[in-house]
Amino acid sequence: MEVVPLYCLITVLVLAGTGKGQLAENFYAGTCPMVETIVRQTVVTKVGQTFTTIPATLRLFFHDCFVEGCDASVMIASPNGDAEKDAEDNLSLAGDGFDTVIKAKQAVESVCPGVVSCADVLAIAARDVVAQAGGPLFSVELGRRDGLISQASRVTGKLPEPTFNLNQLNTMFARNNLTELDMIALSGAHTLGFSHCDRFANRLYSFSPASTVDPSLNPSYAQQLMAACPQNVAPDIAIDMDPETPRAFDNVYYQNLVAGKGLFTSDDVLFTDSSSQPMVNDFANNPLNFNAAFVTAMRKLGRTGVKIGNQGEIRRDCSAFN
Ligand code: HEM
Ligand SMILES: *[C@@H]1O[C@H](CO)[C@@H](O)[C@H](O)[C@H]1NC(C)=O
Ligand SMILES: CC(=O)N[C@H]1CO[C@H](CO)[C@@H](O)[C@@H]1O
Repeated sequence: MEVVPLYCLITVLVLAGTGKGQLAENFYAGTCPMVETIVRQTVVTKVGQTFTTIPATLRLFFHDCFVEGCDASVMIASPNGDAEKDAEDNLSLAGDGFDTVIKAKQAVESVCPGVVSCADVLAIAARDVVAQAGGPLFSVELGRRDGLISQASRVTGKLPEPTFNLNQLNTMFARNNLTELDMIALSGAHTLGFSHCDRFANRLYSFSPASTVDPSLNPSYAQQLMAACPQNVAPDIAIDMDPETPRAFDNVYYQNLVAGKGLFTSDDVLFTDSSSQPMVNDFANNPLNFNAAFVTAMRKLGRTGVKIGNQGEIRRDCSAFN
């Protein structure tokens, strides 16, 4: 008969969801072992209905983590329109990301009520949408608790702007314990999804000092952008951020940067700044290096400002505090 050493049992018990300690991949092993299967099913169904689920969920995770930490604070709905999701910077968070998390959490609640946080559901869903788009597979750490604060006013200054230069990007990511390499790898998320015209119109029509086209834009790409986004275009018009393979999670984003087809200044600068250019070239040429760096950075992003143990709560409904 086999004897399991006591310290192994203790380790398992501590990691498996006594609500203590730190994040762990098997956090729900004892309390909700099906959680990842359930979330994936919801994600796959939702992606089948609308592709936007993929970029919307990935971006939602990023915005959640950078404001208050990865604690589902972005999910809270406020009758007064003053919750985190109502902030100016969140204006363009697509509804399909919220919907995915709400639905996945409902499915999880029906099997293991009151156990799994919305923050963890969002982290799992963000991992799953990357896989659904052909990106790398990876395991997520779990055990986050849901936050108790969600305020539009607290978003100010916490999310990067598309006009940022390398220093501004590095400073903001460093505040979240992410390195320049992490920042460059995470920016690869812009291989998916859409941007509204107003987020880069300055590069087409009013680039300072001469009020002209940003000279670092590839001229034919600039023409393409101007055709899709004429001046005073309707505010709801959005275009693919990766003009080559908009539905694939791949390293073409970096090849675009090399070709002068980075949509935002914050994308473009990763190649034009000589300090980050070598990493962009590496990711453009070596998809496996990009995948590995992206996985490392996503796992680190998922640790940002997390609440654990008895902090926060396990929300029943992701859009409302208990
Ligand atoms: C590096 C600094 C970053 C800046 C300045 C930035 C800025 C933006 C902007 C302005 C948009 C367009 C929003 C719109 O008009 O609808 C956007 C979209 C998006 N961003 Fe970022 N972002 C950054 C980093 C990230 C990171 C780290 C991720 C995730 C890991 C991410 C994921 C996305 C996705 C997936 C979309 C498409 C959303 C959709 O189609 O619904 N971004 N980003
Ligand atoms: C960054 O790391 C330090 C040291 O581990 C930690 O105390 C701090 O909370 C982290 N910051 C964020 C935003 O996660
Ligand atoms: C998805 C979402 O809730 N977006 C909101 C972001 O903030 C603006 C106000 O600044 C709201 O109008 C949006 O509904």
